Amino acid sequence: MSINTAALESYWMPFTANRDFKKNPRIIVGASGHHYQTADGRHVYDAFSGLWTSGLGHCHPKIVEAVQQQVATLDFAMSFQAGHEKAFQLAAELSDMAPEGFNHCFFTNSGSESVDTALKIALACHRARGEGHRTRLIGRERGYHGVNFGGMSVGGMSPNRKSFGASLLPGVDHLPHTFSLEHNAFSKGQPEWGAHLADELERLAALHDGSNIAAVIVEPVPGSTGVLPPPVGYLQRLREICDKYGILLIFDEVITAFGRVGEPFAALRFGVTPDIITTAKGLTNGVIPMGAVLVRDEVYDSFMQGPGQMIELFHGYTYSGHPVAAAAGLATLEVYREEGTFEQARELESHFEQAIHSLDDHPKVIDVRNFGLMGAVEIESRPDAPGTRGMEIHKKCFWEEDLVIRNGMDVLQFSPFLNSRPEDMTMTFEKIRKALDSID
Ligand code: PXG
Ligand code: PLP
Repeated sequence: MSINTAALESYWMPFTANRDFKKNPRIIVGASGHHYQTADGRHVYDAFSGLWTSGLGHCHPKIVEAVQQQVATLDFAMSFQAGHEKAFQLAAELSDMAPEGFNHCFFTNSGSESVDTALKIALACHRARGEGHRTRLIGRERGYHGVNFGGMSVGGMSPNRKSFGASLLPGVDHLPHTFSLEHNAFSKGQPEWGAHLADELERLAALHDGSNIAAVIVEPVPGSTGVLPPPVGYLQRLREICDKYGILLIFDEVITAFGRVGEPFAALRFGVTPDIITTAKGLTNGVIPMGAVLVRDEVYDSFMQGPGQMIELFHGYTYSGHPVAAAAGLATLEVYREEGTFEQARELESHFEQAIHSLDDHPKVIDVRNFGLMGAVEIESRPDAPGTRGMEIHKKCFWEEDLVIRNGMDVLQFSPFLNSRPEDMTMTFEKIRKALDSID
């Protein structure tokens, strides 16, 4: 099957330079394991595991089978005032994996929906507790929390906000990001400098009075902005300040959950327990869209008051807990357990760190950052054309090196499979070096 010009035009692609893409489209027709198959018949190595989604590799037979069986058995079930077994089972399994005290789970269809759900739960939770004055939300510069109005408002990536300025949620503040070339360039893992930046939350609490702040939302390791590992002690400090003022702490773990940092959740890796955790992506290995919001018992219990026949939270999606997605989720969690995926990911970290930092000496590279199996290589921008080097490398890798990577402007991003072969990690960065050498 080939895509004709009209069809190319019809599809308005997400986060894509549509006109540039459609001149020479990069079309994927199949996937298996660690490779995509392209329309021109090549097998290209996927160094981004989908879009941070597919840590187990593509078309894992167990997940494929579970989805096939489910779709032929129960294709859809009414999700409001009715339920089906697999959604309950998946919620229970997620609670078992989560930090202590997270025994409740709300299903969504994406990371963006998980974030907006979490923000709404935070606001409604305070109201249910008689603290309806807690309305302010705090995000962070360079944060990415999806593209819906709530997530966009607490997010801190300016291109995603620029066109929507006047319509962003009111009452939102942002903590400073923790990126600093001056202090942290070429750090391996968590940088030493920057924990004090969490104290900005004290400043905001002083300004607004802490009793008016509903929630702080951060990615434990910001991903989309180009992987910014948290400075040592930073997340602990945020937790302390939130506790001091009764502010709910939300960890957006859409990328970091399910093994990306060698544990089921980054909260466990860092030993910092938030009140709400958002997930998506790795929950189903990217196979069927699904997200989940996990909440601590105290949050859930705040809602379970009043007349028992009343709906406690006026929120939900047609497809919350969709049976096919739930089946994919259950199969994915089973594979993680059976194959020891999170332990394997943890063991691969040192090889990944070594492989990505092999680029530290490259003259075009100004920073290399890594944590868990998340990595970024920041290249110096052309003074007159920021972003062009990154995009050229992306295209060169795709067409000439049989390698799929992701770039956000001039930051190359890497999300290796949780079950990568070490030699493929080495190969990835050898190819990146070659691509870097070949551009001006
Ligand atoms: N929160 C975080 C922390 C994310 O990383 C979302 C929310 C939104 O999820 P959905 O499923 O609505 O896209 C994300 C998504 C990239 C990249 O290249 C990152 C994401 C999505 C696509 C590309 O880094 N993150
Ligand atoms: N718009 C309309 C007109 C609807 O009827 C619905 C759901 O019933 C939605 C939006 C929300 O869709 P979803 O539940 O899939 O998010």
